Amino acid sequence: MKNSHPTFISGLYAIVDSAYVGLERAGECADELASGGARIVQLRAKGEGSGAMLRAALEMRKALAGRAIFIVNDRIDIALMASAEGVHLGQDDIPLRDARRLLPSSVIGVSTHSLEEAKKAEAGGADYISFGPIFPTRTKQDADTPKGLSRLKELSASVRIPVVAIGGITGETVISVLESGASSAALISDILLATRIKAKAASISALISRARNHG
Ligand code: 3NM
Repeated sequence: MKNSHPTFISGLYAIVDSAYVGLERAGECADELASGGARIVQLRAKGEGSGAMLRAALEMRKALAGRAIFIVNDRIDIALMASAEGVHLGQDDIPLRDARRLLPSSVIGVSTHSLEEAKKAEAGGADYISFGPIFPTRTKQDADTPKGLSRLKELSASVRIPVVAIGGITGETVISVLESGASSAALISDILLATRIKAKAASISALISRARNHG
């Protein structure tokens, strides 16, 4: 599925990270996230076996069908085998140009940490970029120093493709990143460590819709 409309990547972008959720629970978790209103759901499984990751991706595909956009982190092969809508690439992953050859009509997102990386991803045909970490994060060990809201604002004003803010975002701060120009907010630990994942996703989704309707 490809949709270049700029509002296509918007709302809550929830990431199922195997550091917090066992891959055998990924499908169930994706179901809760979509029921809680997540618009985009990503599978992120650093260092996991390919077979287990593929099984998790297939379960997530089933759980999300028609409800949320399914993105696989880094693994183009698994995105293809699980019929995901797209893939998300880090700066050290397969280059965008090569990924695009394999996924001509899929959504491709690229992680960026500077205006230069963002401009390069946009010029290279990325469908969206992520920018972060906005705040200190407990999830990504090798994360850059936090960028803060003013750099997010500057970057969002400088590219035309949707910007997904990431890194240390919580229910308390989600509105601030959208007010700083992000189309979407990506969250990992604040949602996955909640006792009730669906309710947590629903409360964040409600905050986002309320902000949209009043903004
Ligand atoms: N990428 P949490 S920060 C996966 O800066 C990831 O590109 C980042 O997790 C970047 O919501 C990050 O728990 C971790 O802080 C986000």
